[in-house]
Amino acid sequence: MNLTCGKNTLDLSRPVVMGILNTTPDSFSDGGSYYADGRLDLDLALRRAEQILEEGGAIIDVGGESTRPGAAPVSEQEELDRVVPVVEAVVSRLGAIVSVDTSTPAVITESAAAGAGIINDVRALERPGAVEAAAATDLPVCIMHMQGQPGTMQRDPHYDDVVAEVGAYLLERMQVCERAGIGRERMIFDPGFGFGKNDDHHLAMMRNLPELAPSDIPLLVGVSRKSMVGRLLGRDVRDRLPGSLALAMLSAQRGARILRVHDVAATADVLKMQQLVDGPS
Ligand code: 8Y4
Repeated sequence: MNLTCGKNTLDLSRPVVMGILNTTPDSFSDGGSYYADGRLDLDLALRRAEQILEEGGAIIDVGGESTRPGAAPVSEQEELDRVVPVVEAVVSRLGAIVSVDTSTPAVITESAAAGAGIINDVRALERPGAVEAAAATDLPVCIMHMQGQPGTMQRDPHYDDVVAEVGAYLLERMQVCERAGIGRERMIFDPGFGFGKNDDHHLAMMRNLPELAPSDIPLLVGVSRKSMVGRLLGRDVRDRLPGSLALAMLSAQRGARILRVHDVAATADVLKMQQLVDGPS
C-alpha cells in the first residue's frame, strides 16, 4: 500500500509513526508549545519537526486548532498564520511529509500550496467547501469520525453499535469524497478515539479495528496520551506513555497503518518489534 503525498511517496506496507507538532499556544499537556511571548517561534517548531524525523517519524502532523472542550474557536486568519508558515518551513527545509490538521477550506488550499502532503480533518471534510478544497489539492485525506461537536462531544455519547455506525459513517464520507473527485486511493480512515465516545466504545473499536475500514484503505489511530488512557488506567497526562504504547501495539496488530503520537521514538520501537514478530519476513 503506497500513498502519493505530493512530491513524496509514503510506504504503508508497514505501520508508520505520525509525530504531533502543535502550533496552538495552549498545548503544553499534549506535547509542548512553540510560542515565545505570544508569537509562534518557527525555529522551535522546526527543531520539534527535526526531532520527530530523527526519532523515526514518517509524517509530521501540524495543527493550529485545539479541539479540547472549552478551547476558544480559532479564526480562519489565525489558523492560516499558525499553520502555513510551519508547513512551508518544514517542507522546504526538511523535505518531510507534513499532514495538516485542519477543517478550514482556506487552510487546506494554502497548506497544499506550501507543500503539505496529507489533509487530516477531524470533521471528515464536513465544513462547507472543505471537500471541494481537498479534492483540488490532489493530496490524500484522512477522514475521522466524531459524534457531536468538540465542546460537548464527551458529555454522553451514545451508539447502538459503535463499530457498525463509525464504519458506516466513514464509508458514507468516502462516497461524498469520491463524488467530488477524491479517489479511493487517496483515502485514510480514522475512527476518532476520544471524539464522542466513552471507554466502552473505545474498547469495542480497538477490539474490532479491522472492521472499521476496507482492507485497501489505511487506518490511522490516534490514542497517544488521550483521556481514555487516563481513565482506563487512572493516570495523569504525564504518566500515559505505557498505556499509549500498549494501544499502539494493539492497533498495529489489528492492521493500523499510521499511529498519531507525541512519543515518536518509543512508538517507533513498538512498531519495529511488532513487525519483527508479526510482519512480513
Ligand atoms: C492529551 C493528548 C490530551 C491528546 C488531549 C489530546 C486526532 C487527530 C487529534 C486523532 C486524527 C488530541 C488532530 C486530540 N486527535 N487527528 N487530531 N486522529 N486523524 N488530544 O485521533 O490529540 S487532537
